[in-house]
Amino acid sequence: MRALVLVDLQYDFCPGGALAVPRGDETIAVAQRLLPHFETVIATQDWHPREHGSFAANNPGTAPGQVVDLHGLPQVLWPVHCVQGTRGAELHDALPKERLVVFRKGTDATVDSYSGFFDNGHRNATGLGAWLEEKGVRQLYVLGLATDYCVKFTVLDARELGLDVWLVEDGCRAVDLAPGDGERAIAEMRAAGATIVHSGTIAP
Ligand code: VGL
Ligand code: ZN
Repeated sequence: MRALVLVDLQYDFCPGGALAVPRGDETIAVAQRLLPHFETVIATQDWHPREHGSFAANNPGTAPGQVVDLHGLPQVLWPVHCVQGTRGAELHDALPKERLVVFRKGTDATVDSYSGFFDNGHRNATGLGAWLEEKGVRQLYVLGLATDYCVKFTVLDARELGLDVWLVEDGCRAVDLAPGDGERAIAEMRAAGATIVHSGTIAP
C-alpha cells in the first residue's frame, strides 16, 4: 500500500513566515493536486516549544545560520519558528485537515528533529514508522518543505527503514542556506535509492 507524505506544509515555512522558504507556498498546489490520488495522507508538523535549542534566540551571542553543538550534535541555528500553538506552526489552511494523519516532531527542546521518523540523534521515534508498518504502507510519495532539511532526512530515514520512496521534486522547495543545497539534497536522496519524479506522472 502507498501513502502521500506532506512534510511541514506550515505557514512559517511559506513567504511571510518566520523561516520562509523561497517559493515555499508553491508546494501547496502540488499537494492539493495529488491528494485525491491517495487514500492515505500523512502530514508532518514541526512543533517546537518556545525554549527550543535550535533557535538562535535561545543561544546567547549567536545568529541564525550559525552552526553550534547542541548536546553533542551539530545544530544549524534558526529563527524562532513553528512554536506550538502559534499561527506560524499551523498546517496551511488550503489542506483538507480531515484527510490528514498528523505526526508532530521537534517537541523535545534539547534536540532538533528534521525527519518525520526520528529526532536528529535517532534516539526517539515520532510513531510514524510504527504507524506505517501497522497499516501495511511500504511505498511513500514525499513532498514538502524544506528539500535540504526535513524532506531530505524524512526520505533518508524512510529508505533506512526499507520503504520505497518517490520524491515529488516539483512539490519541494529548498532553504538553500548555501547555493546548491537543494540540488545536493536531491542527489543524496537519489543515491539512497529514492526515485525522483514529477507530480505530473502521478496526477496527469
Ligand atoms: C525545517 C529547519 C528547521 C524544515 C524545520 O521543515 O525543513 N528546517 N526546522
Ligand atoms: Zn524546526
